[in-house]
Amino acid sequence: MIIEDLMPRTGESSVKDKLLAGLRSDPKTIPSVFFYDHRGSELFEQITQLEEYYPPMIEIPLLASTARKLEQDLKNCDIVELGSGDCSKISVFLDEVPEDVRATMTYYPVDVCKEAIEKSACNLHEKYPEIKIHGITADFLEHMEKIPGNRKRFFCFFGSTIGNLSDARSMEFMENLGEVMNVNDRLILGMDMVKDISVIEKAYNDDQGVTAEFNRNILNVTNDHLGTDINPADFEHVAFFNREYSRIEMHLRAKRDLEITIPELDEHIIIEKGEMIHTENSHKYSVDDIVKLADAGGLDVEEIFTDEKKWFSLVEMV
Ligand code: AVJ
Repeated sequence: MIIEDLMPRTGESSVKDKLLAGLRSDPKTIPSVFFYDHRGSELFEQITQLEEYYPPMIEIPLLASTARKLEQDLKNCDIVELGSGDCSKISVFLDEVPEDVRATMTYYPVDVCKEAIEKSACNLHEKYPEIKIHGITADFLEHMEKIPGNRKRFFCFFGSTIGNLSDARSMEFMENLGEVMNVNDRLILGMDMVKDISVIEKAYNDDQGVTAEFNRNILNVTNDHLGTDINPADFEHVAFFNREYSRIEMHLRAKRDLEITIPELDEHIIIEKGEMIHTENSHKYSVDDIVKLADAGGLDVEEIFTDEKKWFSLVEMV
């Protein structure tokens, strides 16, 4: 097992700069990467168990059935999973692959979080000792070209995480990926599809308020980095479907006028009652959108694996 660190050391100052830039802009934003501190990851895990939050319920069986269909193509290939997290998705996939096929494969989990890579690579090694593992800590949005592989590669990007990128960024992502992909390589992209808007909105406004707590927790993360004392209870969770952009938007709406002091900078940020901080976009796709993304990367849509209701797709591009 190899673990390779390709992350440039950006340090705490660039993290602060990113948060400050968002809070100084109009409208205010906090980038969604900041959701995932320890508590945030725990809350997201809870979200995935919610009855209202349908994506994992559909994607997981779809991963299993798709693996069975691709079995013949998986021999002697490298699997590169972008944003591998805890490797639970690829486990579902690998479970369906016969052991003798797994023995010919190498798995490259790629994630920004070093701890996630180390821990999950070990778990995976225990579960499937026959598969070779080469973990990489990298921000694949910036360092795609550094991902090794001289055999046939399957790039996997599950969970509809691509939907968190802006339109411009997702096109750019596809362009970069298209450039690094060789003729024999393929991409499997998890995409949450457009559906009845009430179903989508419910998934981000659960009855137990877990998503609301997840959303507000980004303010705790902000406090940790900036030394501010924003009170999450001063904000209301807002999540709605924006039809024009075909995306769920999550915001935090101030319940009263607030003044946030940045201790190190002697700077005050004013937030007015009713003002919203934009924390996340989660794009929902149509087949047209899928084709557009493929085009951006110079790729062809080979197959769309989807469920009966067409709520979620694993899209194979070549
Ligand atoms: C992990 C980015 C796919 O957009 O649905 C869940 C994150 N945000 N509930 C999504 C999320 C609110 C999730 N992704």
